[in-house]
Amino acid sequence: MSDSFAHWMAAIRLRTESALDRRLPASATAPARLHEAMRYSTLGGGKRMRPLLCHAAGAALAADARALDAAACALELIHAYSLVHDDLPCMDDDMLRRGRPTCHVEFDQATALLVGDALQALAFQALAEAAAPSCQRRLAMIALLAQAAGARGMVGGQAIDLAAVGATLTLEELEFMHIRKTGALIRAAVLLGAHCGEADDAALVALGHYASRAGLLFQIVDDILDAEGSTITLGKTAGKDAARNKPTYVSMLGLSRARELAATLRAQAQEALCACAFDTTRLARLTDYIADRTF
Ligand code: GRG
Repeated sequence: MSDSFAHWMAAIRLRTESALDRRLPASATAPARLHEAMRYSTLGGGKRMRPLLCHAAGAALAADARALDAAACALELIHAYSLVHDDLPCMDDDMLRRGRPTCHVEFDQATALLVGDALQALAFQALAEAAAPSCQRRLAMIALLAQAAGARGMVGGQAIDLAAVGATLTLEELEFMHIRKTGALIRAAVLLGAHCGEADDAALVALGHYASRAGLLFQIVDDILDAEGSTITLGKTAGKDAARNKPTYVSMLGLSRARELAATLRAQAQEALCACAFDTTRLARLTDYIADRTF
């Protein structure tokens, strides 16, 4: 990784962290336990992949950095909420997230449920207050995030995922699930950045195609890491999918074919960027980062 790209990634992570810090309610204000748990679940960890994608797409289109900060916060707040709820005993029942006890372990289940609810509401507030180019764009961004997070996106994918435990899925069904569960928010990250930069229809189509490939790539790498990685490196329980008898790319294809599919998706994502009439270097570098990541 070149020094300047690593420096850019570090800078985006830092500004996202401080933007989130400013948006989240202070731990000292009532209800203090809820606020503390919201901050615990959102700050101080995570790759900030969705903010990075959002800033990369937006900066390529000369978007206002403050608008990108708001969109990045909205994405990360939805992501944090999904992780808190996913870790609950009624869902994936996990005790470790980002190398620390999960929210319901550190606090309690009722608090974790409320944390997710409150983070989701705060995400939409961030977008509604964004310094987006126009009211029309802001509404389009709110609708886009709602669709990506809801029943036709992440929540729908999670519902399919829960029903798939112990079941047999076809590869098409697995892809249908992941396009929603993981892919929808990754796609929204790229497109929210593009909207901040007032992207035209052609740019939105090209970036949407790129993001759908990058989203599936992200998931298949996640499956490979779950099968191969260690709990210490990942900061979450490794081997969880196999233990729960969940269909994954690795369980369905085996490691070697899963790696081949990841290579194909990586190439398709990079190829999709060629259709963009603006500088996509950072998105290309992020695609490599997604493919080569080790946690
Ligand atoms: C509960 C509505 C609801 C949805 C949950 C995101 C999700 C849907 C479940 C998480 C389970 C999981 C491991 C999904 C695979 C891909 C994924 C989203 C991994 C976690 O995202 P990262 O790697 O996490 O970006 P960090 O910690 O880096 O932010």
